This record gives sequence, structure tokens and C-alpha cells, in this order.
Amino acid sequence: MNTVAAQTITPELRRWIVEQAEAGCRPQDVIEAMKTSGWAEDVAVKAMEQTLREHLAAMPPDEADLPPPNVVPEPALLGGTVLMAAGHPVRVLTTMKHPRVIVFGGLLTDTECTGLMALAQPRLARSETVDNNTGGSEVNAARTSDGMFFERGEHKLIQTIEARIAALLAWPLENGEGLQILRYRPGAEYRPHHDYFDPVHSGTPRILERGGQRVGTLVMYLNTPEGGGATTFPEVGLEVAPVRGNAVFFSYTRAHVSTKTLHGGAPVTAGEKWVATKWLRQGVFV
Ligand code: PD2
Ligand code: ZN
Repeated sequence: MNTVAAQTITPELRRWIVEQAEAGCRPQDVIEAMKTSGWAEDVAVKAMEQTLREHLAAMPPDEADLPPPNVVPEPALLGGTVLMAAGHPVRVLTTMKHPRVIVFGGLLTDTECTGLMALAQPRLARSETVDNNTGGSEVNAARTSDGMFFERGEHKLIQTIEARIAALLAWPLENGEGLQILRYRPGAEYRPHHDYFDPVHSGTPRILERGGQRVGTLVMYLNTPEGGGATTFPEVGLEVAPVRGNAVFFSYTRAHVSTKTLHGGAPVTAGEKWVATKWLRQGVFV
């Protein structure tokens, strides 16, 4: 409960102040009413300001105050539970509208998962993330995995998977970044973050030169960890279990928290977790 100069703003008072403001009451009339019920004027003013400030901060942003939405990848679901993507059947296990999240089953075969891990293994190094200020990369304590990037189309297996993803998400293959492989050991995690590049950072314009904003993420699970390692969306209480061959896709129309795409990789509690991530840009990624 909030307290202003030793007077408590009860939930009832908070509701009443907000109701008065929404009904168009003049602030001085609200203060007068509070004074009548025993509030000192300066304390009442502070309480009203604090209540309305907090109320405004908690409100969803008005669409008109946000940058215009970007076009995002979206699979042609057509009401079915199985999609054909470049000749490969993919199951639709779960969908959510806001945030836009789709969980796919059987996107990769066991052989493809094993093949990706084998190709990546010798090139794994402590994961780096994009440095928001310079546009370069840096080791980040929020991400305690090992990782590597494939070049787009670098290997026959990579080409097959990239063509499948492009067909599944109806998004040009050339707009995809190179596939990233991450290996989490027990205790490793990826703390909640957004995958888009926040315009507030000075390095963002530089990053956007290579194909514009990220507009979607596909995280593919290459193994099933013995414990932990879910991909979490803490703002909406969603946890996607990492299951070999399955994948979670989410898109974001703007580089903005209103997309509710805050997500993380929960700590692995037993065994290892391997994922392959494909990030999708607005334009051709160069
Ligand atoms: O490994 C994951 O579950 C995970 C979680 C959050 C991966 C990513 N983000 C990512 O690659 O961006
Ligand atoms: Zn992420």
C-alpha cells in the first residue's frame, strides 16, 4: 500500500481519485473533498498526483502514440493442425494472439537436430550479444550459454532448414540472419529480453543497416533437456517446454514493450539444452 507523508492511499481512495479524474472532475474539487475527510491540503495534492501518475504509467499505450506497425512473418495456418513447409509436415501445437506466439511440433527431424549439433560443436564459444551502443558484440552475463553462428546457406543441411523456415513463415529466406546455435549447460540461462533492437540505443541505426528491424524469432529445440530450460514469456505467464524437433515462433510489429514479447530461457537444471535460433529481419539481411 502506498503512503504519502504518513497518510495511506488505500485501494478504495485510489479507485475514487481515478474515477473522479475520468469523470472530468476538477483537481481542486477532488482536493476539497479529501480535505473534508481529514486530509491536509499539501498531502492530498501529493496523494492525487502520485495516484494519477501511477495510473497513467500502468495503462496500455494508445496505438496513436506508438510508431507505425511493421509487417511481420505469419504462417498460413488456415485452421489446420498440420502445415506443409517445403514438403515437410509441421504440426501446430499452440497459438496465442498477443503476444503472437506459435509452437510448432516436428519442425526438425532427429537426424537434422543431431546434424546441426555436430556441425556447431567445434565452433562453440561463450555467447556474445549485440552491444547496444556500438553495434558490435560483447560477452553478456545475462546469457550464460555457448554459441556460434552459421553463415546463411553455408551447408546443405542449413539450406534445407532455411528453405523450410522461409516456407513455413512465408518470409523471404534472404531476410533471415544466419542460424545461431546455443548450448546451455546446467545452470545456464538467457535472462528475459526483447529480440528487437531498441531505438533508444545509440548503436541501433548501425545495426539496422543490415536489413532493418528484427520482426520475428524462431527458436528450435535440438534436444530435450533432462530438466529446466523452458522458453518463458513472463508478462503473459507462458512457458514453452523444450522438446527435440519442436520450435517456438513469435513476432513483434514494433520495437516496443507493448508487443509483450519479453522472453527468456529458464535455467537448465539437468543435462544440456541445445537450440537453433533464426531471427527474421524486415528486409534482406546482409
Ligand atoms: O533458448 C531459449 O529458450 C531462448 C530464450 C530467449 C533463446 C532466445 N531467447 C534467443 O535466441 O533469442
Ligand atoms: Zn531471445
